[in-house]
Amino acid sequence: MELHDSVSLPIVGEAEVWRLGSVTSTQDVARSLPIGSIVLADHQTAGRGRLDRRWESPEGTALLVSFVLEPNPLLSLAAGVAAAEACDPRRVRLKWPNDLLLEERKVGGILVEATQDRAICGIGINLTWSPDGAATLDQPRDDVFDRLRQEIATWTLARPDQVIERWRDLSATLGRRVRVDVSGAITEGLAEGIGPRGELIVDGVAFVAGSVTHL
Ligand code: BT5
Repeated sequence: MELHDSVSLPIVGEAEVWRLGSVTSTQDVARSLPIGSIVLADHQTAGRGRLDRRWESPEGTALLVSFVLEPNPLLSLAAGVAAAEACDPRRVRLKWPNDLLLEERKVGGILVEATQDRAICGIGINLTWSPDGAATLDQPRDDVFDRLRQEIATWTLARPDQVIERWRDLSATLGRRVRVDVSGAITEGLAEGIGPRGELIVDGVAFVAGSVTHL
């Protein structure tokens, strides 16, 4: 790991923020840090999404951050709400389970990696570059980060029903016909709702994981 300006910034509130240059993944750095830590990087050589997919971003073009948090079964949805609020709640929408969409195109993603005693919540937001078919937010990184850490603090402490209600408001998925792919098993139907544990209900069937395509 290479330290940016050879320092980590000191404690703000209870969180220590590590501002780094190039890392494999902010998730890897965060894993060994205490709860409350936040890791920011300019570049990742092995940024990842779910299911070992790659997360791409040229150096300095994205907000790449991992938060070390208490375990929370609704963290993925709470982080989505926090990220949408931080980016632009009038324009950014949430696609179940973890995509941030701007005008229907992916502008960011969330990866939660949990163990029994902690959860590492990684958030990537495209600022000035995106792959073909995706979107950029075009806002200054520090501004988005400052809002994001506030929103993460708020939404990780919110009651589950509040998280789910706000997620519904910001959803691009509910009310749409969708295709859900769970390890190659495909279901198509109407995305009707979100259950109390954050599961997606499609034609009465609850999905706790899977990849969703809006049809
Ligand atoms: C995600 O996975 O969307 C979660 C991405 C989390 C990235 C952050 S960055 C900070 C922290 N450190 C990490 O190493 N990860 C987290 P998933 O739903 O599996 O989406 C991955 C898919 O999105 C890829 O297979 C590509 O198709 C696409 N993709 C890759 N890079 C992208 C980008 N910059 N913008 C939009 N789509 C992208």
